[in-house]
Amino acid sequence: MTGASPVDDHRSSALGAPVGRRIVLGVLAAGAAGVLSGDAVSNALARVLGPLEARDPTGLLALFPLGDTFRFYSVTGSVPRRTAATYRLSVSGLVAQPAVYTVADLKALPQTTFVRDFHCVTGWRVPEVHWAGVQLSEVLDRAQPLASATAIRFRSFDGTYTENMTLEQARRPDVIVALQMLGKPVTHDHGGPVRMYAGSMYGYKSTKWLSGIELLDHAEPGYWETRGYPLNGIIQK
Ligand SMILES: Nc1nc2c(c(=O)[nH]1)N[C@H]1C(S)=C(S)[C@@H](COP(=O)(O)O)O[C@H]1N2
Ligand SMILES: [Mo]
Repeated sequence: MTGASPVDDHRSSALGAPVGRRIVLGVLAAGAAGVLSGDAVSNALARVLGPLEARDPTGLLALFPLGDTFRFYSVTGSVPRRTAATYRLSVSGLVAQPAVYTVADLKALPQTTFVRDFHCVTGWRVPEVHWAGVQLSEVLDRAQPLASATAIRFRSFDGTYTENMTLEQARRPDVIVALQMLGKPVTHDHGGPVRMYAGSMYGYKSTKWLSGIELLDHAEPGYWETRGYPLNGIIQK
């Protein structure tokens, strides 16, 4: 890859060194020009956009060692706690049957479990994570999307994070409303009591502290997409 000077000092990135605007624009321009493809894209994104994620107001990122381990990400300084008793998930927008689910409601739906690697676009990865929850397609079938619905916006009860998927991507069998992660109920720090998990997509598609699923007739770029991440988060292998 050429055309952009990579930021490769991950240590200073993790400590919050700012990313040069010039470099971000350079890589985005290179991507837009089709110079990059496949792994080159994710490597470039990892180098340039990684430091953006590292602007984590909690500062927790710098405390975690590199390796096969999760980092806890939040774009907000603190997130209200919701318990299984107080949690609600709304399904709204272009659907015939809007609904509000409790944790008990979600547990009463058919459960899916699988083991998948977790990939953050910045380069870290956790192998063989155990997941359990309800396939999003199951929830969508109940909501009965209108013919005009083409996309989904996910909302978080952190009040800030949003994400998107096409309706078609959302129906992939490995896209779940996750109740369990790492073999136990999703912890608060990992986005519990309920988060998204999209097995074939980069981590930023897996909205933590999930509060809303809205059906739209157009793609609405999410939090990271308005800051340079690709709208389509599917991992190209
Ligand atoms: N609400 C919310 N969801 C989020 C994020 C976030 O900052 N806030 N970060 C995303 C990114 S970039 C990744 S890699 C994963 C990280 O999940 P973890 O914090 O459980 O490791 O959550 C995704 N979902
Ligand atoms: Mo990420």
